[in-house]
Amino acid sequence: MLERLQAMKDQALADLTNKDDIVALEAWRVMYLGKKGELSTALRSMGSLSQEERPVVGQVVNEIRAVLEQTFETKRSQVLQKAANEEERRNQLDITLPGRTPFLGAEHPLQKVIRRIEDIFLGFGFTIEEGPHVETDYFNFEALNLPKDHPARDMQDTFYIHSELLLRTHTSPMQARTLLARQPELPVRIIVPGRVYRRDDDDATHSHEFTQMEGLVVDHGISMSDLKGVLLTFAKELFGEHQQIRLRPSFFPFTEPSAEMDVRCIYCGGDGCSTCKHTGWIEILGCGMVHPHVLTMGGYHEEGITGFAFGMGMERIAMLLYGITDIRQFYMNDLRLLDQFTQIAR
Ligand code: 2NL
Repeated sequence: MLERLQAMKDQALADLTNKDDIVALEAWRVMYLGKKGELSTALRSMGSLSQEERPVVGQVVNEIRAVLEQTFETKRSQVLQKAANEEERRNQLDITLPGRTPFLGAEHPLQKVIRRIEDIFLGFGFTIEEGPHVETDYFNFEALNLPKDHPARDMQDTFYIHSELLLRTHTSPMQARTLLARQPELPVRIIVPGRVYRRDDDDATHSHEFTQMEGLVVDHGISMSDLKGVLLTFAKELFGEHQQIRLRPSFFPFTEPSAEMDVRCIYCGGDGCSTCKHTGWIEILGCGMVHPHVLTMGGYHEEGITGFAFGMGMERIAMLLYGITDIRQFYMNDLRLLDQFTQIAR
């Protein structure tokens, strides 16, 4: 009996040495010191012992219990202390660690170009006007000298909400609105940037939503040479001081005469390349002298009041400046494109 108790004690102590978490320790305690554990079982079996043996075995059992309990408590406080230390180490702030680099956003290439062009015209004394994307038929077409039977009013080309309401197909309606709001005040010098909508099938160079910037100047005695001077200065500020321009005759219902403006190819300098289709020139905007009928509808009736206007596509200019070859890239939010416009590298 005494030998069995000794063996059990040795076994228990050996078992305890590799218990290193609180759950394993508790299982050990139940197994050896619990009510149904080994020691309790040994005590209960003492009934079968003789009178002489009982106190001896009883004393040994109590000694073993004391040793096991004490060893258990020591082990338990070691394990608890170790867990507490680890917890503390996890919560410690290591001020020597390098900081986490913050995620840096980038200005969208389209927005970058809009801002650059806005800054140029703000420098010329223009102000920025913005207006509704849902427009009336009157301001989108009628007030711009596009009569009811004009092909641009075709259902095929315009997103109509109903017969009198539509998504603006250009930013010109806001210019017409500004004329009416300001008349008879002069001069008028405004640019209107914004999203416009056309029923187009999307491809590399067409999008049903794109971004336009139009400009309008109205004053006494404004002439074609004012148009040319402002647009040449604009081209030099955007593309470089040696930039040349040329104007080619064109047609718009809201201007007369009308022209298209080309810049010397910014890739080949005019020598001819695939971008300029070997012409040495790249078209960047449409322009002209404001049609007298548009001025009259805008509330400017006086003889001698004239104006010029222009309009350009922001995506087209951004594609030229940044070498983007597909207009759909502007709307896909692909970080591989957008990351290239971050000011500071990640
Ligand atoms: C283009 C051509 C143009 C205008 C827009 C305009 C506005 C008023 C009166 C007269 Cl209120 N004209 N805007 C004039 C000429 C051309 O845009 O190719 N845009 C992308």
